[in-house]
Amino acid sequence: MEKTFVMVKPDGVQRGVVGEIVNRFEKKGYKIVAAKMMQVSKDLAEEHYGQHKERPFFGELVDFITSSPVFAMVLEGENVISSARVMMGATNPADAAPGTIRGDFAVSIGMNIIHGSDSPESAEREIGLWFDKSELTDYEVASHKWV
Ligand code: DAT
Ligand code: MG
Repeated sequence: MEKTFVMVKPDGVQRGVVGEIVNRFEKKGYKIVAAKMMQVSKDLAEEHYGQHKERPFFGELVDFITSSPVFAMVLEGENVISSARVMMGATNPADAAPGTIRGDFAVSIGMNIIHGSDSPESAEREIGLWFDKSELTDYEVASHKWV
């Protein structure tokens, strides 16, 4: 079954919407495989956002993501990589539809509240970067056959 890496960014933690965001994924029917609150190091931030190294906003992005703790998760389910991105909405909250997480909780691209892996390759890379194998649980959700 497909897995993805999702992270509530420092703005989401500071604004107290971690629970509401987790709730949306739980209600949708995804399994929470792993979750943790963590203070991100500069090294991890730079590695995670490596593809954006040459972009003008890279420094601000790294400063932002290391400015306060994040809430990191691994979610599992059918098509979870692309569906979680749909639930998040457009990168720029100004373009994100109401009903999406960014559309409902965020205003500016610099603080767009949530991250989600954008492809199977990124999901595998990011899960490995943020979580040790021993942190990933393996269990059956009783309601899964109804999802
Ligand atoms: P996403 O987070 O939707 O995958 P991305 O990978 O293109 O978007 O960019 C990573 C993050 O970088 C994004 O969540 C917010 C920030 N960012 C992207 N484009 C930006 C821009 N033009 N100005 C400022 N920050 C930007
Ligand atoms: Mg991205």
